[in-house]
Amino acid sequence: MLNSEMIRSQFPQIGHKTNGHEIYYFDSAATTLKHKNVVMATERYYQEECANVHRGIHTLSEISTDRYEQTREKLHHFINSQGREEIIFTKGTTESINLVAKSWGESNLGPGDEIIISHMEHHSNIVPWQMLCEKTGALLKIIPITDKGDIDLDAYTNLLSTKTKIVSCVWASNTLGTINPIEKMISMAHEKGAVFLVDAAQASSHIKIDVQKLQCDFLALSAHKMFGPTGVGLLYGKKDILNQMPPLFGGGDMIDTVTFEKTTYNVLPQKFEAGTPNIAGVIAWAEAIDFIQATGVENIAEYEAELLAFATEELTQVPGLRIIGTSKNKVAVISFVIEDLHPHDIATLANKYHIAVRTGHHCTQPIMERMKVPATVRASFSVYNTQEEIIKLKEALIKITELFG
Ligand code: C6P
Repeated sequence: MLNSEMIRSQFPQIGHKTNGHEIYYFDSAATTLKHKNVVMATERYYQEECANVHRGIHTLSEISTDRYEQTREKLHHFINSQGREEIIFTKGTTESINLVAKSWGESNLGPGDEIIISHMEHHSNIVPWQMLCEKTGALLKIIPITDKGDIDLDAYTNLLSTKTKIVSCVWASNTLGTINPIEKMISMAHEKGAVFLVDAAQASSHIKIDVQKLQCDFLALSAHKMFGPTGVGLLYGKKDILNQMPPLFGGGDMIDTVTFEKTTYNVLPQKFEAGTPNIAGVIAWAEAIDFIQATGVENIAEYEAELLAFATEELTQVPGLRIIGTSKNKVAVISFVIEDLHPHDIATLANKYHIAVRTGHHCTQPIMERMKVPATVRASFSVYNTQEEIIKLKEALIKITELFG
């Protein structure tokens, strides 16, 4: 069992008063709160150890470079990649997916080739593939989802063929909460000779990631959804595939030699890391990984599963409330609508009760169209939330329904 008070004390924003009020934070799927050591490491870099990485032999540059590369080493173990060179730092999940679509996609796809994604993808796992289709003449195929919000595996089987070149699918949906049977989906794609990209943005702090067990070819995630800083993420790729891909950005750090006649490129991972990166972000990310590992992903998942069960039970007592996304296998995300109330009104009023929930389409417009709702309110929970907070959410929602008669 997790010691909730001990966990909460490690997140400085909890207990902090904004405009004189403590805020109940249920928007962790958008971004998690930051661990105190993440904040301290960011401050330490800017206050005491600021220097560029991979460029100087002076002490400060050596310290920054060491710390920067330590995060890569930690991520290599965190996701169990075969080597540290398979860990590419990016700005986040969005950039990682775009990198694959452009670099791998443009050199491997042509007219008539097929890309498969699911109906529950975040826009960042839809639009890059549409752009790639426009450029190459490839076709985008969509795996349907059920009314509960599960992948239709039979339809997926039928969509897969030798024309399929890549499948890109979310592991845990940010809107429905559904955890997809990703390992099975990967092996099905491999049987047809397709490569597989996992969008692990919402999985990273809830589900143990082992890329060698999954056998995925690419995996993308963002530090800010796992208690770390914004503006930094990773792309994992199998070394052989990454080695064959052309760099996406040209500039400093990604080169071996430059002359006006010819430039040769650096080895992995630097080949994909042109320019000065988010050094503070990468360094501070290590602290978030340490927190997750010290707490144990399994313990976090167990605690959140209890929160999800409790919240599902409590929120369904709110008159007229309907949950969108009722898969048996979910991360702690509850999207809902309330009869006769617009989601924006609910979230605006909830804000008056100092409750932070997200409203809108959550960058998943096709899910809204599939579930026949204009938008949803989304409450997402993390390891620092408590059952007492969930009761506050329920009470606020009941008051809101009463206000509207
Ligand atoms: N979802 C949410 O409120 P970035 O913005 O690059 O860090 O992550 C993009 C992304 C990709 N896939 C999934 C499944 C996601 O949930 C997100 C980000 C946030 O749901 C912001 S829209």
